[in-house]
Amino acid sequence: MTPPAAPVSLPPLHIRDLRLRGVHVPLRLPLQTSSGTVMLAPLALIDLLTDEGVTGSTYLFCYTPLALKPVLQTLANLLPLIRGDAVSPFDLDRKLQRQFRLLGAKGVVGMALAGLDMAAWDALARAQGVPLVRLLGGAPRAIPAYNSCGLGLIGPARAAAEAESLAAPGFPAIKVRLGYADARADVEVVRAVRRSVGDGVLLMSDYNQGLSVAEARLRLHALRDEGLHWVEEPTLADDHAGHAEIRRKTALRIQMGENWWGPHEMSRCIATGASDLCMPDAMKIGGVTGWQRAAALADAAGLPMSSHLFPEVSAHLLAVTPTCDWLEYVDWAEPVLQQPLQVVAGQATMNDRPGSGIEWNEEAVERLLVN
Ligand code: SMN
Ligand code: MG
Repeated sequence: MTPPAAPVSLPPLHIRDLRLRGVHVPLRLPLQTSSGTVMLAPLALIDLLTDEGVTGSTYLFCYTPLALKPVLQTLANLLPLIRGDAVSPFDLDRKLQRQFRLLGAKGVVGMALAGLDMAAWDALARAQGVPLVRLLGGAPRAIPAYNSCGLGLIGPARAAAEAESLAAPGFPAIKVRLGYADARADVEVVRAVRRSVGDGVLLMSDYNQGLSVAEARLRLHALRDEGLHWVEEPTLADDHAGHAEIRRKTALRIQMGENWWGPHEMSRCIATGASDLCMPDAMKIGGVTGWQRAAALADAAGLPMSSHLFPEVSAHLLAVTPTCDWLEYVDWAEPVLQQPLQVVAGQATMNDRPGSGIEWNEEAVERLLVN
């Protein structure tokens, strides 16, 4: 009888260096929202190099080109604090949260910390030779995805045409941005989109914080019978009481979460009864470590949890989220990735490649490099 194979013990990884680059990725469909237009994706590319030769990679979406350099510089400034540390996301998070207690770990600092966390988890998964979802205790599986690549504030005719092209690859759901100057245009656009995609496609909507509480009550009343699956951030994201008031007066589902800076803010928001659903952003919520805590909060509160941007890592995270709902699919990082996330008939699928699915297309990175 052959003896059982000896268990493989992998050496712990240690942080050696960070390779930091900034790219401007043009958007196929620029996105006009009620709170500004995204013309291109300013991405901070992070490679976390270890003494043991394993590299962990991730990217941060910086929203505006103005934030790209500060994010990269903050990451560079962090390196001396963590060089030589074990690649242990829990301990790194504790150390860096403490380090930034006085300043506060939100904004540019929060983004940098989340980037380190995601790169660290990617390195751990690669060192084990498993996809991130397996390291987190799950298995690759299909996650329902909605197509969020376009449908900005472009008026009924263009929105109807764009909606058709977004649903065409077999997506069961798409998202339309609302908050036109004239309230009647919101209803007109929703009807035009519905006519174009038919009743079989779910329609999410997003006000991007554009309304006052009073205006939101009026507009949601006018939209009550239009079959919207959810209404995202009708008013300012940090106005939890305002969202709770809007929610009390509408039968439509209120959706929040993309602007929660960490699980503590999420917890405070849930406590006010502001939202029916939740959709943390992998970066703002604090990377893989923050997401896991957020998933526990959503589970305890019984809130269906979707993702915001970052579809590559979010697919792995949603696969181990007890109240997993929808993956937001955007193609913004695809040009710089070797193997973009596969979405087939509206289902995002992870494969068994080690890590979180982030490997750079170096030729494209070179071409789009700005920092
Ligand atoms: C959104 C997010 C990021 C940039 C522009 C628009 C939008 C969404 O709120 O939820 O997709
Ligand atoms: Mg949104």
